[in-house]
Amino acid sequence: MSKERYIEAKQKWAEKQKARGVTARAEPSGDRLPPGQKLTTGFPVLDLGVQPDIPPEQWSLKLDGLVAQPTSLSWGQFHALPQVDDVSDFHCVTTWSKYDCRWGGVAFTTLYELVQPAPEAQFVYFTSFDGYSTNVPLTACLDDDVLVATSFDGAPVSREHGGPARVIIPKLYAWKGAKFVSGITFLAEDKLGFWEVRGYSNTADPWTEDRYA
Ligand SMILES: Nc1nc2c(c(=O)[nH]1)N[C@H]1C(S)=C(S)[C@@H](COP(=O)(O)O)O[C@H]1N2
Ligand SMILES: [Mo]
Repeated sequence: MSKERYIEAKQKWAEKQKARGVTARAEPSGDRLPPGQKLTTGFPVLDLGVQPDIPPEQWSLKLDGLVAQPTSLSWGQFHALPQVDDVSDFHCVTTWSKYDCRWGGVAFTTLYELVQPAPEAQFVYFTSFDGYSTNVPLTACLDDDVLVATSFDGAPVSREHGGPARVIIPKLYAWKGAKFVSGITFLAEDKLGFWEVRGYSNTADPWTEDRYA
């Protein structure tokens, strides 16, 4: 299927789900599996039909917007920052969840401190090498489990899962985590990302099944 047709199909699916009333509907659920989710032990791949091939030596991460110190980090500079490991659960809006994903990389808070955003910067806009984008309120990014990850289960993040570096925001549906991440922009006003303009929820809370806007 072509990239355009694939995106169109996914967008139609979001519209249909919305018409069926599958929007925010808080329900009691277990402690760990959010409502409407099924546990998987595999690791499905979701992308736009493109998996860009970025050799680490050509990779860079641009940090800009309302910040005192805009910068672009090379692979070496990124790895010179403090590295952390975090184990978290992964919830995809298409109803699969995966437990105990061990991600390694740089905490979002480390990048935040590095560039020193202005107080007006309350929103974050992520861009990717495949043309993807997504947006998240700054407060959600400052949780200590939010990472720009370069390793999964002790090995480099594979190309299909968004290597060389991808964003992980465990408390939100996984589309809020940009694979193949290329840029992080700090903004005063919210700006909708790729799926957010196509009917996906802006807030994306798995615990209230906040799937479609
Ligand atoms: N750059 C980019 N990031 C992306 C996507 C994408 O298509 N491109 N898909 C999102 C969606 S919808 C999900 S569920 C997760 C899937 O990550 P996975 O392929 O490692 O399971 O990545 C998110 N990040
Ligand atoms: Mo997804």
